[in-house]
Amino acid sequence: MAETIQMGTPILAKNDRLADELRTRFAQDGTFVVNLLSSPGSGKTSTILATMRGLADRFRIGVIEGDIASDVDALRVKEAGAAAVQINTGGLCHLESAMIARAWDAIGDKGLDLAIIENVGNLVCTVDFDLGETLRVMILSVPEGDDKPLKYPGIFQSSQVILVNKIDTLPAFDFDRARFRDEISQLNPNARIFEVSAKTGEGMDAWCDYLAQRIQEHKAHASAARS
Ligand SMILES: Nc1nc2c(ncn2[C@@H]2O[C@H](COP(=O)(O)OP(=O)(O)OP(=O)(O)O)[C@@H](O)[C@H]2O)c(=O)[nH]1
Ligand SMILES: [Mg+2]
Ligand SMILES: [Zn+2]
Repeated sequence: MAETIQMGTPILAKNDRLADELRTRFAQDGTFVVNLLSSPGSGKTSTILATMRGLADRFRIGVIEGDIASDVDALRVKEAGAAAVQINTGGLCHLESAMIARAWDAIGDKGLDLAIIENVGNLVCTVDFDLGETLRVMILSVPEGDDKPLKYPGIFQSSQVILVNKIDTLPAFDFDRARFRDEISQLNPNARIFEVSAKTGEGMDAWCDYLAQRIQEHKAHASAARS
């Protein structure tokens, strides 16, 4: 057998160590952190804005935006009233915990109840990088097709919540909801699925209520651990 150098393992081990440190920091700051994954254009920023509309009266919300270049998404959420930091990865196709550590230093407002990390649009390598998040959420949008769990199983397996976005476009696409649910029930039977439209607001109440409940439970758990 030829000598083989496994590059991935030490990089991921270092990322995981830093992610654990981040988890401790987030817990100390009392912040529930969502790592939001999807392909480009499936509606991450639109969903963040809709989630802010649903939860801003109950929680203080911050957003960390990850993109290869530009700050357009951070500007969109900042205009909508959230504390926001933009990470430019300079070509890298995923976020790593070292980047989140720097963004968390920069975000300033440490009284956040909820921080949402918008990962780089990518269904593949984002999956391998733990960012210290409390909850991993992915978006699949209807135009991408119901077969994506078969082609990109890793992201569907590693996410606790799956948002099926652009549900308003169902009439234009042959997206088979039953087939999609069947694929997920085999890959990740514990995943919660919410059908939503960030455009029309359909389904957003159910998603926001679920997230609000998770944030409250997290707070109760954290204060019980402190006392
Ligand atoms: N019809 C419809 N369009 C949507 C919905 N959500 C987002 N869009 C549109 O989809 C496009 C991409 O939305 P974004 O929110 O920018 O997607 P994104 O995942 O943040 O994109 P990147 O950050 O570039 O990966 C925009 O034109 C949105 O208006 C939806 O629920 N229904
Ligand atoms: Mg975006
Ligand atoms: Zn990558």
